[in-house]
Amino acid sequence: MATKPTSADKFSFGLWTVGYNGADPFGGPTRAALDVVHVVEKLTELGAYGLTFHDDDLFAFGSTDAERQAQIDRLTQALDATGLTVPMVTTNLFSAPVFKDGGFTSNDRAVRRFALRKVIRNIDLAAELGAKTFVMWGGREGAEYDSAKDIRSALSRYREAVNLLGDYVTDKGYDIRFAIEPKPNEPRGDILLPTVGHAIAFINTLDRPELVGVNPEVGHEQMAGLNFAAGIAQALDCGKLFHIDLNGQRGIKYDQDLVFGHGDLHNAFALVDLLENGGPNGGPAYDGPRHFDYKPSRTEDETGVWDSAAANMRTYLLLKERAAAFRADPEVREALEAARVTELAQPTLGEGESYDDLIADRAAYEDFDPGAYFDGKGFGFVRLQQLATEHLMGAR
Ligand code: ASC
Ligand code: MN
Ligand code: MN
Ligand code: MN
Repeated sequence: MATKPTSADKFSFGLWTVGYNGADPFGGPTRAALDVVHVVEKLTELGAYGLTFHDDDLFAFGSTDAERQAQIDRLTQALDATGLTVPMVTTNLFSAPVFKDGGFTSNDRAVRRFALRKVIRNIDLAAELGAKTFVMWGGREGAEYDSAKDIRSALSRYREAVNLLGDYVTDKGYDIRFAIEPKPNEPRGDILLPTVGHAIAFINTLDRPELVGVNPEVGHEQMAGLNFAAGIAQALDCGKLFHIDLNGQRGIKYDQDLVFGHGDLHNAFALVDLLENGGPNGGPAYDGPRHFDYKPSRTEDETGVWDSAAANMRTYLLLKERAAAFRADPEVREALEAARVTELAQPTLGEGESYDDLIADRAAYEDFDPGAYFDGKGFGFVRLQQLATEHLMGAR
């Protein structure tokens, strides 16, 4: 299988990812800023199909209308020249001082109204560029102090904002869906909608839930100690995986935004298998962009930036190849059967069976021997995981 990315692979990158200049809370930039036209050209050359951005990545916060338009025109020309697309756009409601207590959920009502206007303006731009997904990462929507934020009011204001934006795209006839991106903390001490599960529960309270899904990020779930592939499986189960942010994270610590696979490689393998093949028992896979939201480490020069961008795509394609080999291996198939992984796809009740039938079934209870499970047959999950490990290592 080819490990040279093509546009059919649907790899996309945030302008803020390769454009990251190395600044962190303890030190300033270690690299020069990259111009958007250069980024479009380089990503095209590397085999990506899409570029995404926050409004403020393309034109600085506070730009005049003319400055904003000049940057949009430069981007559009570069897209026309290269064929790169803009599948997703998002809004920066976290960097400017005005958003220090959040955007949609700031305690300050004037800030909330300003945030909505900033987003509406950016939705118009997203529609103009043909983006189909509009991501909302509420990085500043949260608090450090329990006394400082009425969480129930904040959730009401979040809901009010997303409902209004849903009305807006519907009335405008835009072909755009929203994707909420959960994160447990950083930059706030605690962020609202901290995990995929919280976000999906919130989405079900909206006026137009069908317009809103999630944009889970590998590292964000792993910062909370959660299993990312399992969270993605649940998002797929309820039809809410509208977009995905791929990267790497090593355990519960600050948001590392490492290259995809440069963290929990086993879970990355399971994730790619799930996205590409729908998991061991099949089911709808994911056909949206494979979007990388990573940061080239501040130790790297510009060569390192492009090497790391290429590494994200190459690792994804290698894992895709490894997952296919795993699925095709007869020993793996036999181990999946032995571990009853396939049996889980079988409904627990028979066709048309009622609870009365179940209660009447003596084999299910009276004649069933739970004691036989002590020292009885094991599931063989460890053998299966070792087979996965060996495929992952290219040893099979
Ligand atoms: C996003 C997004 C994030 C943040 C972060 C900004 O739009 O998906 O995770 O912004 O990358 O630095
Ligand atoms: Mn991150
Ligand atoms: Mn992200
Ligand atoms: Mn991020």
